[in-house]
Amino acid sequence: MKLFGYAGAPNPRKVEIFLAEKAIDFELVTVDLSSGEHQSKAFLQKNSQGKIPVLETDDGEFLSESTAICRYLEALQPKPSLFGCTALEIGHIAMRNRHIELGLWSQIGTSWVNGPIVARLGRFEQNPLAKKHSDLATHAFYKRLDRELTESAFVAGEAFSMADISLWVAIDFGIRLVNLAPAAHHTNLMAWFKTQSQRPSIAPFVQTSDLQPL
Ligand SMILES: N[C@@H](CCC(=O)N[C@@H](CS)C(=O)NCC(=O)O)C(=O)O
Repeated sequence: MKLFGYAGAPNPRKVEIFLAEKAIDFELVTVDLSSGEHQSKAFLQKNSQGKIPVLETDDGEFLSESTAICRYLEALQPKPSLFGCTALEIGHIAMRNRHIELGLWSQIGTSWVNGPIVARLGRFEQNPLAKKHSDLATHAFYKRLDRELTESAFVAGEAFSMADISLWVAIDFGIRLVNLAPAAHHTNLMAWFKTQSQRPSIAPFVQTSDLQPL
């Protein structure tokens, strides 16, 4: 199978980590976001939304949306389970993953599109007030996670799951590109982040040996 992505882009990174956890071989195909390749006619035939990641299955089908792609991969190869096995585990992981998508990814995304890197591209009109609110919402979410991680080593239940992948990639993106690192006093959250950074599926994506908050 082929994964269409772009170096450093966070949503494809979720799928790359998921594939590594499952030990599934794939070919990584670069879609050059900087030149607008994701808006080309050829790419829009793969994903009409013009976004990466896109997975091309061995049957030549195209799937987009990082979580949907991971659901497909889980169905294809159930072990090790990353979306849960029992009814309660499945519900719990889906719930936590959705909390992270709505409560963190959407906020970091708002700060990103209204932040300095995207501003330099000149493609979007910046809204500094939206960024101010999403920065605050991100830190409030970090605070809640820090409290929740006193009781558990993982984001959802007793084992590593899709929710951990989703959270790790969001925080990594926040640190690397959005100036939204968790505060130094969020020690549980940072300890969780450092521990997950050492997983074989994640370690190749750690670009800095110093994981201290910025
Ligand atoms: N909800 C989608 C988001 C996909 C997304 O926004 N991908 C980014 C890269 S991380 C992208 O393609 N950006 C290009 C653009 O929006 O123009 C997912 O989970 O896959």
